Amino acid sequence: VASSVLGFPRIGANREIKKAVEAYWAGKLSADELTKVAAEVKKTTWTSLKERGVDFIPSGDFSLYDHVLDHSAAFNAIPKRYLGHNLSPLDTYFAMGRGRQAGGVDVPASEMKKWFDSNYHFVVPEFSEETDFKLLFNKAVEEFKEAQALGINTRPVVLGPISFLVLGKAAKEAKPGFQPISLLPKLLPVYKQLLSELKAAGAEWVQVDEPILVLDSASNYEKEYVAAYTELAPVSPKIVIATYYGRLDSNVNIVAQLPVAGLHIDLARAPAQLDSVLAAVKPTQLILSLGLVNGRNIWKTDIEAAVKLGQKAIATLGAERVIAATSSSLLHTPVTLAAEDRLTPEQKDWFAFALEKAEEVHVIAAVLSGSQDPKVTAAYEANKASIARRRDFERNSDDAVRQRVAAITPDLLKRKSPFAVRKEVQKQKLNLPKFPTTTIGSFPQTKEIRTARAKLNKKEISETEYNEFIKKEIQSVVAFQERIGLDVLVHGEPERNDMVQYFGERLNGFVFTQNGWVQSYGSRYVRPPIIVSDVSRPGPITVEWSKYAQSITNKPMKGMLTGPVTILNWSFPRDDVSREIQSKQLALALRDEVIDLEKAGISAVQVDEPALREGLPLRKVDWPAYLDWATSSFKLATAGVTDALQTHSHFCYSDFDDIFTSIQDLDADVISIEASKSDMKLLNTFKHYGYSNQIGPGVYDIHSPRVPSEQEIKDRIAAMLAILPADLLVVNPDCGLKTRGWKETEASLVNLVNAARWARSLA
Ligand code: THG
Ligand code: ZN
Repeated sequence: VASSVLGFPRIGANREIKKAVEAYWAGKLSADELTKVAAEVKKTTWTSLKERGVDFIPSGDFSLYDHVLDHSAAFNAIPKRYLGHNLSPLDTYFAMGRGRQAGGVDVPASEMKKWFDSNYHFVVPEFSEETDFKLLFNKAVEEFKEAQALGINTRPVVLGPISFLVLGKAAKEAKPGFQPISLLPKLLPVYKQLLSELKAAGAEWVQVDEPILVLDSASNYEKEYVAAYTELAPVSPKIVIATYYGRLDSNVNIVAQLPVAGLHIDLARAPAQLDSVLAAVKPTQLILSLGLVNGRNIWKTDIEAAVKLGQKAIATLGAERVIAATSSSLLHTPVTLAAEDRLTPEQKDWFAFALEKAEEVHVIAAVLSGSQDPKVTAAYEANKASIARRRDFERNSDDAVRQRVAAITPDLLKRKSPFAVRKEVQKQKLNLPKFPTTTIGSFPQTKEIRTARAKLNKKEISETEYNEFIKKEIQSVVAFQERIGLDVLVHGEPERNDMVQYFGERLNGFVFTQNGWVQSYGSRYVRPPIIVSDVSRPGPITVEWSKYAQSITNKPMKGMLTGPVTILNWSFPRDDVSREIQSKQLALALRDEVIDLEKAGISAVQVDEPALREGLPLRKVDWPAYLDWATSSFKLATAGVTDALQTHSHFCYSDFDDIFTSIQDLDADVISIEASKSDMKLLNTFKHYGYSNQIGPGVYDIHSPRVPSEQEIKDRIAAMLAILPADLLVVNPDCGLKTRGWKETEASLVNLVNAARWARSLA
């Protein structure tokens, strides 16, 4: 039984790629030097995978920004707006990823979307009738040869043609009704060229990723799958079709009829699919790659359990038709545990990051092959002991928290009175004008703020000095908001780094890595906290800061919390209890915080759920169960207060069609949403469904430094008023201002306040 890794983090063990790419953007590193850094990172990856005994080592999965963007660029799927600026191919590539505003060129970035249900963002390919596919460069061959020159034989990774087209979108200039999949006949010759060049270069296998096969929609493309792979297989190295993040269900029957050599399935996410997949592939010649080591989480694999699944596959197919693999690319995990020296030995023993996972894959494959190697036996025994210790720890986690979750009753999810009643009570209490203005919570995280936090972490300043600094920041943010005339104020969140990290650090049940970076998009990485035990709140988290901020103003000060579903989604969750239980534990902790904020005299509290939608299961049949516990968690967190407390929530997307009724069901008094980029679509959704509570569709896009004019904002408010009742409309930007500079923030908010005043004057 061979072992396989589907893909590896490409950021470098010490974020070498982030540093090099950002230095290149800043003009401090040449393209050649950047290529050298990239070559070093690739070399380290290949050699470490080889040292760990991995048989199928990936190449071509490396990226300086995003692997889907690499693919679009290689295939000449480059939107016109990026051409004709006299940019090098590398700069054209980066312009597509992040936009470019320099030297007379002014092009916005391409759209980014969440990659399946993960926190990784890919750059959405754009297609039209004009798209002229050709192979500008063959990244798969180049990297295959690069590894070959180092004496390492790899299995190149290529995004498959059907997934490439289906994950893309119709460009603005495409004719109405244009479907990217219609380009398949034009695309296949280029894939043929790519794959035959790979074969000529000596690649025996190629991993062709078709992750859309885990979606319901893939069943619409059976004809295209057959056509594509019938054409590609004869000229290609042996193809293994890789699926991940979910289960194939009936889509396995599409793959079973293709003239390819192998299929990879995700058994970490969907272990139950093994039986049906075995039944479907048994009569074929397909080799089955078993995704046994979880690519989406950081827990040590239970090797004994993995071996059992492997043996089942062997019993049906024979050992020569089985591969032991990671469930997906390891892109979503940090590079190595080796550098973590602040985790206790007990904690470290629970985890496996990418390099440790590579080792696990090797051990599983060796055990399945009947290896008598003492090193393998020792590793297997050590794994069993680790897993047993972890299970012991889990059994002894916090019983009080578990009982509290078990005791949740439906009345805990309901506000005391319906919105219509609350609205009147809040009107009295908050005394707000019509079209009240507010912001989403964060204000610019200036260099001074980041420096102060860094100094605190290095103990160069004391906690007292740091707190004094933060107080001053809050004073100036509050004074600014009063000066320009905003109605519901915020404290600006200067004390927070990443919001999930901030809350995780103040709750029981989390641990943190020092260097556990995972790519979120481009050169932006996050360090997800790890939930290791039952979650509870040792004490108030934000109350002191909110209280302080309220004490220096007569206007209402909004408390600011991150919601349970988002904290869960942006952390590594536990493996031993369901996401539902973890979400509810988080919700109870936040519920206490919301109640404490009200007790401290705060009259509005915002609980953000920017990740609610991204957590939506990939299969529609699984939606109702998720939406039920996700909305229950939010309500659990927010419903413990009196009618007078105004609850707010914020969502970082405008794609509401799928989950509109769930958003309404949250019963937040006020929601704010991202709307500025797609306002007509969003407003139509609201028109279609009707919405009963207060709502603030963002009146301008904060993701760019551009200052919106007063007139633009007035126009937007007018467009909204045509659809939403005037007494429900709140005026706010479309997201937090953390990543913006002060100059544009000030100018934009002044225009926003003036536009709201104008709206009031109409009535
Ligand atoms: N927090 C977490 N996940 C997220 C977001 C978040 N996922 C979606 C979205 N927001 C992603 N956006 C960003 C934006 C900025 C950064 C990362 C993700 C970022 N990262 C710093 C960097 O790469 O230099 C490091 C941040 C740090 O020091 O902690 O700027 O807000 N969890
Ligand atoms: Zn947002």
